[in-house]
Amino acid sequence: MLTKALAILLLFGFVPPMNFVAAQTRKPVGHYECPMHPDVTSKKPGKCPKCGMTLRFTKDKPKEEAPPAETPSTAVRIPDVAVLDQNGKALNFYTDLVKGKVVAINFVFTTCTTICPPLTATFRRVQQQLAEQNSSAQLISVSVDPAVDTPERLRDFAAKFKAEPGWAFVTGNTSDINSLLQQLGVAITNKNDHTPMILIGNDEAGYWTRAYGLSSPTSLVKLITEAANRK
Ligand SMILES: [Cu+2]
Repeated sequence: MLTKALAILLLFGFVPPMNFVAAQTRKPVGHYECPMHPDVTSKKPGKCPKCGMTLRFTKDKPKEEAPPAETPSTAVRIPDVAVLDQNGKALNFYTDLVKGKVVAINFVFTTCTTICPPLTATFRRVQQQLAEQNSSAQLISVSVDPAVDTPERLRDFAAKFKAEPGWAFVTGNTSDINSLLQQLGVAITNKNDHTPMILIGNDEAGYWTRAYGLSSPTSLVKLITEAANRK
């Protein structure tokens, strides 16, 4: 009797309950996260309350890899990789397209049949509204499929959406574009899985923000104007 009681005590009394629970639930640990708003997380699948996008399953990072909390969310380092625009002109991404400017950047590929056409149509209307306000903000569409999207293809794509000057469509060699995408926080493992994220920034002010690319053109223009007014 005493031995049995001792065994029970040992099992339930002396074994820390947390370990017991952890051993019972050894399955992949993760959470659901909005691709647009990493601060929106949930234990269950669902939609982001901010932008309506379907939350994506993300594996939890081991605790020791938690990023330092001090990094400001607006810090974006824009790499100066070599790119080609839709006219085949060789440019350096940061120096020629971003430095000293207010820009909105989206990420597209010309053979996309899902979100890129509406994303690009939205950018077209953003460009029209910016022109009406005499804004000097520039638009950039970065191809997430640089192997297929030649400058010629981008030129046709730009023409189809009636892009005006001040809107650059860029491609380049795959490794340069991939490192650009990675540093802009839009690393894409499968091009068909890309997020409709837009980066809006004021380089001089060092101000960057993200927006949902399928928001109304008016609300995007508002964010661009806000960025432009940053000092
Ligand atoms: Cu697309």
